[in-house]
Amino acid sequence: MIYVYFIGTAGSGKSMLTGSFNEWCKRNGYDSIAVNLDPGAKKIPYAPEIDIREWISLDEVMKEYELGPNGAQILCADMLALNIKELEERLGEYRADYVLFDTPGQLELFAFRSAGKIIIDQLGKNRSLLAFLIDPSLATTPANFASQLLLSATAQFRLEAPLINILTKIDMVDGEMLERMKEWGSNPDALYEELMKASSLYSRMNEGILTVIKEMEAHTAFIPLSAETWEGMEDLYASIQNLFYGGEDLERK
Ligand SMILES: Nc1nc2c(ncn2[C@@H]2O[C@H](COP(=O)(O)OP(=O)(O)O)[C@@H](O)[C@H]2O)c(=O)[nH]1
Ligand SMILES: [Mg+2]
Repeated sequence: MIYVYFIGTAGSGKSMLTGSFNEWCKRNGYDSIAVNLDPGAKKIPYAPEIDIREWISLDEVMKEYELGPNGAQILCADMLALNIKELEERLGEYRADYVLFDTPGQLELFAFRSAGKIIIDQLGKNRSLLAFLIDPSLATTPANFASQLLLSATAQFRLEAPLINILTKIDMVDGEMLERMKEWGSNPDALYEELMKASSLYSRMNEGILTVIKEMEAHTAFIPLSAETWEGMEDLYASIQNLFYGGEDLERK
């Protein structure tokens, strides 16, 4: 089993990509399942095989602990790890080759509180991959783009698992902008140059940022894709294969 955790800021497209990549895998004959780890999800744009809401309900937590929606979201996220046994049992029933995890809306609920790390460690870090989703609307300038990469690096630093960066919703980005984003994502030196042009005031900071970005090797696995048109889905699959099997297809093993 390979575990892929889709993480990213609220609205970056985690739920939609979990659903569409699951569908893409099935259509291509790969054995995958989708797991919803967002107890606070009201509506999910796909039918997950396993759903944390079987065990944790935001509405019940709000009632029981007399909390508003924000407080209840945090408590629910902290409660995620309490159901690991049940989760493992259900995963064992499927024994799927690819388990795709949709994580809670707000990045910090999964990446920076304790439960996310506990789940990843417990299920097996050596079989896990973090897929960090970059919302193009938050990455339109070199500084914004670099900030997303830093957020991604922070999540990887915190969760200590291999990571790939995914630029989502490329069907919504105009051609010229998309080309620039692809360049920033795959060539850190080009990003650095543009950062320096835009704000040489912070040149030492820019250098530090570039070092972090290069160190995390963000550019080696940067995948632009659309969950709407499915452009880039093969690249995502290839990049997962590459990470775990050095490019050799699991099906042929
Ligand atoms: N056009 C387009 N819209 C997308 C894509 N991915 C997500 N969205 C939309 O972006 C919004 C947020 O997506 P969602 O998956 O709920 O984000 P999450 O909060 O990270 O789970 C929804 O309205 C989606 O329909 C995409 O690839 N293309
Ligand atoms: Mg979601």
